[in-house]
Amino acid sequence: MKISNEVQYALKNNIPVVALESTIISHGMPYPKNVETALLVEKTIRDNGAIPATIGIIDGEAIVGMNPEEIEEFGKRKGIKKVSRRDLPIVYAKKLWGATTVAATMILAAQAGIEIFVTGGIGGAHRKANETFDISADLEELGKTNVSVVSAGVKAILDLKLTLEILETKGVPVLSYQTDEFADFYTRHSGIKMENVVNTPLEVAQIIKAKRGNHLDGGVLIANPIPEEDEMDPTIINNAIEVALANAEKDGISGKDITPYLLKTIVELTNGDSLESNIKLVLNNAKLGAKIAKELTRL
Ligand code: PSU
Ligand code: MN
Repeated sequence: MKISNEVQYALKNNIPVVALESTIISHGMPYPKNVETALLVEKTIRDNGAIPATIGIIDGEAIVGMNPEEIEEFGKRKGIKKVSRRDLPIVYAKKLWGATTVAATMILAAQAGIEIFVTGGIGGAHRKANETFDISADLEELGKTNVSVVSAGVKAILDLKLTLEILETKGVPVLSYQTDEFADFYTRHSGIKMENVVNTPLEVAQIIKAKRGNHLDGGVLIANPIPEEDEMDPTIINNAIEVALANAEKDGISGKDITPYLLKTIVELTNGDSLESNIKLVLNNAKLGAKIAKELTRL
């Protein structure tokens, strides 16, 4: 893999580094907002004292720490594959471009030696997963790979309770940041009460360190709710989700295409409001992720 000089230097010198994914750029948001957001997320991480490492695959080579031109290319190039764990060997062998999901980004971050990763919202169990078996590989990865993920809870398009059950089974600690209610991406209120509330980046870092130090492989999920001022109206977003889910069924969308399809449809149905919320919550996660990474380097 190719690790940028800046990221290599930071890792060698105990300077905090935060990993970032590229599926959110290539398949999660429309151009040019996707690129603007990715660059702003990097800036936010820098402003909060850490070095960003955006991760993806170019011509079969894993890149840890993309430059702005590469980020721009991931934002606008057509036909970049969405790459999860199962897709990695194919993209490597065929020398393709790959936008890495949470699962694949965790793998590459771990290989590079990065412990903290910021995204918008991890994948999880889709609604009706009991029939479709559509459960994101992100959950499996959190169960075994030593990278912790800051996420605005779980995307509301999913089955949140089922997702939390699976995370429990996989042994993934879920820490709810400064609230006892699980965040559901576009709003702060899923109605699901959480057992483990954390209030500071230091607390999170201490738990990550305790996990690592006691040989408990796998990541920690930090559920960081969207700021109040950026939340969506619950009625509007829930209606949009219902319509998007119905459209997906009508259009026969399934498998890896479902998450990008739903996100895109919801943006259209809310006239772009859901995209604005999505951007705000990622930036909010970037701030927290950088602070956690900073605390970790001090422990
Ligand atoms: N968070 C966002 N937008 C996204 C994603 C996360 O705000 O597009 C992506 C992540 O890459 C995550 C993926 O891993 O959605 C989940 O896809 P799936 O459900 O197919 O596992
Ligand atoms: Mn899936």
